[in-house]
Amino acid sequence: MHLYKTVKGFVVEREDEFKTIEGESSWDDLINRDDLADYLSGQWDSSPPANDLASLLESGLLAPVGSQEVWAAGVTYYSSRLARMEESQDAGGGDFYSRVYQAERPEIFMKATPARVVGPNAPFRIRKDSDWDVPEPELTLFATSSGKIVAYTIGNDVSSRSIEGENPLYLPQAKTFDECACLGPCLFVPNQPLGPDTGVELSISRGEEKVFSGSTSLAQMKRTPEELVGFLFRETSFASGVFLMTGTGIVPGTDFTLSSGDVVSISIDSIGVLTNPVR
Ligand code: DO4
Ligand code: MG
Repeated sequence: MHLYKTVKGFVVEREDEFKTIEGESSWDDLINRDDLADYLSGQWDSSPPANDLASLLESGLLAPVGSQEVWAAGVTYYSSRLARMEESQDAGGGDFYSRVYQAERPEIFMKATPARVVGPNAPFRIRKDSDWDVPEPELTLFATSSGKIVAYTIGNDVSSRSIEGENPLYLPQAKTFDECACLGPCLFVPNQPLGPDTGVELSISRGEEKVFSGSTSLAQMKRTPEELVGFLFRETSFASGVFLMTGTGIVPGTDFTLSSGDVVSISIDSIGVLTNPVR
């Protein structure tokens, strides 16, 4: 099932049929359930059809986030390890990335509060004090307050490579600022976890021209979602659950930087497509 947060309420989709979830005033309460898939299935028969969904999907989708923090894992793909080593060579940072790729403890950082997240079709920012900026297309987990992964969405961990590459200690500035994270278009709530053959694609358009495209699959990820969530929940609690971006496996070449007006589309099998322009 796909669960959408819209300007007109909460909408669930199953096999191209859409229904409105009634009697739920809070997104946090709706999604923070260990039995979310069963709960939505149970609601299905008694829920009314969502009629004007076509227009909602055009303009009324919100990021599928309530009060949850958004965290992110890094250097979980070999391609990310290589790219970070390259960008931080002059700063002597390469070794850190190589070590964290091998280490038992993953890199996990706080990416965004809900107010810094943008939803489907909304513009995101790149920093004015950065001259090398990229989208990072990432499978994003939603784990409940008990640490159970019950849903997935698509995330864009927008990053400044010039700031991150200058000094690894600048990571929070490279990663966290206004409108620095995109999430959506929905929560995918499956009965079974996503498999390793799940594909991830990134495409970037500039006007009529496609200026970048790339793809990977979850099979290339070095860590498991459960492992990442296990580390995140060590000594840290999340009253309404938490979103966790799982790292990028697609990194545009060193000659590529985002520009204002570029349109970034990320697609992940079974979840959907998340499209956002650069402000
Ligand atoms: O270590 C820097 C950030 C890594 C990251 O965001 C990623 O690999 O996706
Ligand atoms: Mg990332």
